[in-house]
Amino acid sequence: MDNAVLILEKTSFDNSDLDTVLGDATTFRLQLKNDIYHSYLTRPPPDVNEVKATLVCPATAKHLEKYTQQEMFLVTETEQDYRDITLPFLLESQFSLQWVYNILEGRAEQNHVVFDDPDPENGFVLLPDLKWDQKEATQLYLVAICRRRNIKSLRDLTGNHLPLLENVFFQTQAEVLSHFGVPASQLRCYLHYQPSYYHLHVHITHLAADVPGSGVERAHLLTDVIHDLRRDGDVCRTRPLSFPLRSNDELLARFRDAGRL
Ligand code: G7M
Repeated sequence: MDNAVLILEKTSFDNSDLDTVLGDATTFRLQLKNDIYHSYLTRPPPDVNEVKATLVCPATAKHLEKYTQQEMFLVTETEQDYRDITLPFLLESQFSLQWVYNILEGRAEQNHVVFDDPDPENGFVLLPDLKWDQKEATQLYLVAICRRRNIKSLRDLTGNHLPLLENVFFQTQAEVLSHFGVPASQLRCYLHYQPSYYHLHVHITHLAADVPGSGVERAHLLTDVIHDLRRDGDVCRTRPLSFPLRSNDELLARFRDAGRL
């Protein structure tokens, strides 16, 4: 029998549904009343009370590990740690990039693509992230997947990649404004380090959305990366980078074995 990961999330309310959410079909059960403060458990009708379900099936052992709740540890990786520990590890063990290639080659999610720049060097595909239910612009979550296949992560970026990064940054801002009406000043555009998938991609979320993985221990604002690379084209390759790892992550074990934790 196959293993599977199932993620259940309550979706956000659509303001236009509020009349139904608070309508006659909704039951209210009083939980607490104290002076002017009341708390209820409510049961709105199912069509305004959906649960988003994300299924990974068949799930690999690495997927089960990724989605199991565990204690986290912060690791600081030097240039040498990357060369000696992280790079060899990720070359032998990383998630398949098949879903990325399916998007880039037009085999999956094509009806959701927001923008496609076909340039093989600096082009990218912009589309909704798997995590976004695509209902509310204030919860906007897009991912820009670069067409170039030889950039694994933020660690590989150099000054030579500035045209690519600037293209993603500025075109994404323009496309998000025209498709969703969200201005650049309300966007959080960032890269993960470590990412889950070692093919360069940029996360684009609404500033109002409280999304997992946008904390300082993992997210690097694209604008900051661009400014840093303009000053020093080797900064991403040479500077220490910190990131959190789960207690049963094999990479954490490798840092421990190397006496780096
Ligand atoms: O952590 P990392 O930077 O690698 O983030 C990868 C992002 O890709 C996450 O935000 C995922 O939700 C998103 N993602 C993962 N998969 C497997 C898919 C997919 O099949 N389609 C889309 N649109 N996004 C995905």
